[in-house]
Amino acid sequence: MAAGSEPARVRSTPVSFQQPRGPASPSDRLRITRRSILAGAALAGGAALTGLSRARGQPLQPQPDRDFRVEQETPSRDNGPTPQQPMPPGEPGTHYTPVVVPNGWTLPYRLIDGVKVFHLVAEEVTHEFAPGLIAHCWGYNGSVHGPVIEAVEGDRVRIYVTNRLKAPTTVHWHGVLLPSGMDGVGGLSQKSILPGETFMYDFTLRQHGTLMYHSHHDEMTQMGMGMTGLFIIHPREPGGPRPDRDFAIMLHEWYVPVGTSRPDPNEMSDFNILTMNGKCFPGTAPLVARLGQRVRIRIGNLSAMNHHPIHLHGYYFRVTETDGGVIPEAGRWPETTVLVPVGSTRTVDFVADNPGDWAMHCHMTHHVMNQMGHGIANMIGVNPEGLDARVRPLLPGYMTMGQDGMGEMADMGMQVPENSIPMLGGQGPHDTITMGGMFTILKVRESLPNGYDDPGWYENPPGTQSVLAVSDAMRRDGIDKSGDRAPRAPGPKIDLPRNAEPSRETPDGQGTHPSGHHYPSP
Ligand SMILES: [Cu+2]
Repeated sequence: MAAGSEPARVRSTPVSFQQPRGPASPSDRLRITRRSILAGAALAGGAALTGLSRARGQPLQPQPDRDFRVEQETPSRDNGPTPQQPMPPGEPGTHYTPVVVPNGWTLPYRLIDGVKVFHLVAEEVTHEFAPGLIAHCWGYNGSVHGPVIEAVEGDRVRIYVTNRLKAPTTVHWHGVLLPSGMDGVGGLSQKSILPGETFMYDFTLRQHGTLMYHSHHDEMTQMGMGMTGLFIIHPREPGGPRPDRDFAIMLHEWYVPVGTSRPDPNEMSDFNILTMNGKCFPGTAPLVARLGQRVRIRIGNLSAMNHHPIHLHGYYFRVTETDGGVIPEAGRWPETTVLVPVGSTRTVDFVADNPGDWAMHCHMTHHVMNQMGHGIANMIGVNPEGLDARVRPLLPGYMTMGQDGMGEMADMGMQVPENSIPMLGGQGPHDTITMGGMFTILKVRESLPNGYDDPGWYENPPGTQSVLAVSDAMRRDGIDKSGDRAPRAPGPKIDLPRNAEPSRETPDGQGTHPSGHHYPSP
C-alpha cells in the first residue's frame, strides 16, 4: 500500500485545494457568526436567560437543564463499527461545524473520487512559543503542532505523509479504528518513511471522536520535538444539537534550556515550557464565545511525562467524550477540572451562560510557569539586606529576589537572557497576570461586534468588581483593617524554638528585622 515507490509523482501534484479551511478567514468568521447568532437564539434561549440573570448579580445556581446534551445516540462502535464501505464525504456546515483551533489551523483536503485526500509534511519548524522565545522544533506543514485533521464518520481518507526530516519517521493514528497495516508503528505495522519518501495511508473512518496523530518512530525525540496533532472525526448523524463553538487544544511540555533555541527531548522531568496548541501564556489566544452558545472544548495530551488537570473558572461542565468514544449520559458527572492523561483526549461540554473573562489552565502550579521558574534556590522569608549591601559594590544595583515569592518577577519586568521568556506574566486589564505556561482565557460576551476576534477585556458591570475595601464598608461590617480581630485558628500560637530558624539570621549576622518583613533597600 505504501506509495514510497512513487514519491516524485506525489510531489509534482499541484496543491490547489477545493475547500481550503486553514486559519479562519474573516469571511469564515462572519459565516460562523451569523449561523451562531441564529443557533444561539433558537437553541439556547433558556441558557442565555440564565446567563443574563447572572449578569445582574443573582447567585449562581446549578441549572439541571442547562447541561449541553450531546450525541445521545450510542456511539457507533458500541453498535458495531460503521460498515467499512465508505459513505459520501461529509461536508462542513452540512454534516459538522468545523472546529476552532486557537493558535492553530485545520488541514485542507481535496476530494478525489469521493475520497478526502490530505497531505502531511513532517519537517523542522521554527516556532514561537510566546513573544521572545523562538526555537527549532519538529512538526508538520510548517506548524507546531501539526494541523488538525477533521473528517466525518464514514469518510474514506487518504493521507500522504512526506518526510522532509533528516531522520526516518512514521505517523500513527491514535485511537482510529483501522486495518493493522495502516496503524503507523515503525517496524511493526510498516517500514519507516525515510527522508525524502512519501507514504500513503488509506482507510475508512468507522467511528467518531476526538483522536490524535503522532510520530511512532523514535517517539521520545520526535514527539518531544513537537510531532503531534489532533484527528477529529465528527458523527455522521449527531443525536443532539451541534456545538456552536467547538475548540480543539493539544497540550504539550518541553524543556528549552534558557538561552538556547532547541527543545531538549531527552529531558524527563524538568519541563520549563508548558503549552496549549504550542503556545505558553502570554502567547495563547483566547477562546471566544457568545453568551448562551453551546461550547465544546476538546483537549488532547501527548506530553512526554505529565497528565494535566485542566481547570475552567466560572463554569462547571460535563466530560462527554474520551478518545475511546462518547461517555454514556449516566456516566457523566459535573466537574470544574478535567484530568487529561498522557496519550488521551477529553471533551467537555457546557453552555456559555456566564459572561466574563475566565481563566482556563493546568492546575499543576509548576505548569503555569515559564522558563526559569524551576529549580531555583528557595528565598522565601530570607532577609537579604546584608547580602545585598555586600554584593552591590561588585554588582551595582544588585538586589536579591524571591523572598516574597515569584510574583514580583512579573511586576518588575524581570531581565531575561536573549531568546528566553520570564517565568510568568502577561498584561491584564487590572495588573500583571502572574501566570505563564498552560494558561489561556475563555472570553464570553453578550455581543461580539468583531466576530470571534479577541474582544479585549471584559468590563464587569457596576457592583460586580472586587475593589479595595472602603472604610465605611469595613466599619459597617465590623472589619478591622489590621486583621488582628479577625477569627483565628483555635489553639495556642506556635513559635519555632529560638535556635531552629537560621534563615531569619541575616547574612551579615545582624539579626532579624523587627517586623519580620524584609524589603530590599532602594
Ligand atoms: Cu499540567
